[in-house]
Amino acid sequence: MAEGSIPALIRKKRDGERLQDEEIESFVRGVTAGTVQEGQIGAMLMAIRLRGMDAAETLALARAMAASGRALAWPEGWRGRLVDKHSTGGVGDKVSLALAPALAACGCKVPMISGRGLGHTGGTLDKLEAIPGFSAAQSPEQMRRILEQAGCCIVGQSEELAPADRVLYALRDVTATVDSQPLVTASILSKKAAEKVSALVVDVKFGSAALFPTLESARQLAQSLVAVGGRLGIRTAAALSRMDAPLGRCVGSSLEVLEALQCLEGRGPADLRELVTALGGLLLWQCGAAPSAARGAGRLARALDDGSALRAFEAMLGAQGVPPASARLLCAGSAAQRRRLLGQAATRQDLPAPRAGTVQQVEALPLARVLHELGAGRTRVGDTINPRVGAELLVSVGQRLQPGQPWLRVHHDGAELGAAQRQALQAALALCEDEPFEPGPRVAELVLPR
Ligand code: IUR
Repeated sequence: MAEGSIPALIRKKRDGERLQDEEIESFVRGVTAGTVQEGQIGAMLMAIRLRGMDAAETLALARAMAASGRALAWPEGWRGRLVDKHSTGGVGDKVSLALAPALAACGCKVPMISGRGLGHTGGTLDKLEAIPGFSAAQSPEQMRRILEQAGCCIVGQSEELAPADRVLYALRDVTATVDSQPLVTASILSKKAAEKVSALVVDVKFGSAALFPTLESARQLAQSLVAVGGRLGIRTAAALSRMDAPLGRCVGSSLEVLEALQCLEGRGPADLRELVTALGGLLLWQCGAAPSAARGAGRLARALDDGSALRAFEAMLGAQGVPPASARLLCAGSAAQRRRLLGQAATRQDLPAPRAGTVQQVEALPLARVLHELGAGRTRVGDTINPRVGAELLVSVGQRLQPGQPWLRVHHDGAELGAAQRQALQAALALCEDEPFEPGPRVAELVLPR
């Protein structure tokens, strides 16, 4: 398509018309080839953000983005068993670290490709890179070898996989167009389509620390992902999960690895295990390995409890560059040995409860913002993350606190937390006068294909 016609396409979407498949394809080709100017891409993204896209347009966008690069290819014998999980992003979300090996232990092949976002705290790869020797950079040939050995891998996105998404995602980030349902749908699914998986589960977060704050907006995104995923030939299901408080008790790369290890030993926080088994159960059911999502969740739980998931994790680490002795120590060692291997921050500072009360909520977003300032996240692509920075929740929602009781332990490499940081952290703790109570479930709803 001639360059002059790009303004016509932008105008069409700006005025609320729908785009034809060929128009979407030509736009994405231009984005990939670098012939569409950044300003034009930004304008188109904003037009899509404001005017939306119907399911057919979103499907065409996802297909065109998937076709912008290379697709992966897998042995015929793995057909139907190739699965993946994606999350829209949450604070303390270490689900993938436990879920990928647990699924491998259930006979699946899990070629998990993870982005490296600009979140307040790191993504899945950043967490794994807290482990000395771990390598996220793996070619398609290496991925296949790792899947043969361990059943799962967690790697970075290569330049060749859906390159159009790389361009669009970076520009969405700087044009306030991240939270567009069709753009999120096409971004996630283009990569999964190029990955050639049979089944996909998406953890769509909602709440105060999620991209989509309301249950209704998260449900709409989930329905879009499930419908468009199905049209792409990927059996897709979604779980709507709460993201107000951090998931589990730990935030920050090294601490999250330790917590994921507990989950892989059949221990650890209940909400983390709930999410891992619910998402894995959906996948086992979707790929025909379990008769229902509930039975699938039971199978996942057994893999966590019987040590097979932990063995798959150790095999994955070994296959991705971690020296075997370190992988062994991490998976079979004591808490102290694990901490020594991962390293610890110079300072651990406890915050006291300002008064008596019952924990009503621990707001994840202010906590994540302070940890970001302390070095746990990145502001620009290429920034380095300090894996030792993090925080441990010492209390749970619903628990009664005494005045002065430590409720949060901050791990950092600086001297002292600043007054503003302390204040922001203390404000994250919401106390009420209720009787102690059990926290509610994380998963609010499942969204299944028709
Ligand atoms: N993850 C993606 O891969 N794409 C997106 O747009 C979002 C999360 I939001």
